[in-house]
Amino acid sequence: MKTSTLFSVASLALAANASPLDFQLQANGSYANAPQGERIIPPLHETPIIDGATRTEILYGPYTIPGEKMIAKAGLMAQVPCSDCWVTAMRATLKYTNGSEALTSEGAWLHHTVLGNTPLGVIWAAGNERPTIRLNSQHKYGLEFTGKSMFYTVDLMSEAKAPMDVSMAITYEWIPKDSEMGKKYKGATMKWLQIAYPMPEPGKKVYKGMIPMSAGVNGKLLYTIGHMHDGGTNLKLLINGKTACDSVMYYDIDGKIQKAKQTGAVARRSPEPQHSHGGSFGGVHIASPGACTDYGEIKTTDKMDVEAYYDFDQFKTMTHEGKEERLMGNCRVYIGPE
Ligand SMILES: [Cu+2]
Repeated sequence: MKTSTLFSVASLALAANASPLDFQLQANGSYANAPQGERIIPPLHETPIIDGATRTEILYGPYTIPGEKMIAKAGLMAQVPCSDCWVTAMRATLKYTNGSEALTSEGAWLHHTVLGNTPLGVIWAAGNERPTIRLNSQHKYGLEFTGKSMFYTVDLMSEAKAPMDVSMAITYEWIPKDSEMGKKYKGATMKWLQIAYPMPEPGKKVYKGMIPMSAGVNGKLLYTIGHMHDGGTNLKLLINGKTACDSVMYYDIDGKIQKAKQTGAVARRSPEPQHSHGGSFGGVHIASPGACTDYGEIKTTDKMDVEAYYDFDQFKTMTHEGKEERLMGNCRVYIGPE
């Protein structure tokens, strides 16, 4: 497989002077100036629309989060952005009822969300990194939406003392299937790999994946980020035992840029101006995972696995009401079938 060669050449060429904070989506849709695994993809509203798509924001909620608590909610017949369309990009965040964004610095946490639709099943998940996913930066792929309702679960948390009312706001970019452009598109698939939600163990740095998974299709590797909890430094997607994507976690540390060692963590300022001083949820927090985009190809029988790297000397685990949080090491691999 050529992936790893292409991957390292590209990384070397880019690593010399690239800072992920300078990284911007280029007008042609390429992520030109950050190494794989270190790309912080800006929110959709800061980037150009690709291929004449439509952007639609849908609010799910509102929900009242009691002060310093977590709530879990679900929507079973939730609104979709479009019917018979390709969703090519998405971003989730939180908004107050007045429409402004509810920031982590204000205590608002989008701890987890998982989205699914018919016919695809689970299509996406996100945490407080509030990531942007784009599947058509280089190739014409999107997630198929039929117009049937979708479902979601959401965990919301507040670090503020007073209750707050927030909605989960998801911005979708979509293209009708029967449009001239839509006819050029194909449906992407997603594989979800994870570690087993373990308790943190002092000194233990590598947490292995649960079950290796076959790709099931021949296709392009379109997009992957790691989802980790505080303490995480990086998450590796392995294909046939070799690192195909090393998604690095970025921490928000009062604007200080600091490169960590060994496990490859890069602790840098959040792209969003939110300053965590360590509140009721513990120490500093992950602000963004680095993405791999258009990073090679995969074959049907290739085996994927994950390894999650944690370093509690560098970053503390998160606490909920005084209890240490379990660890996550999720990665969703979006594949564009041939
Ligand atoms: Cu999580």
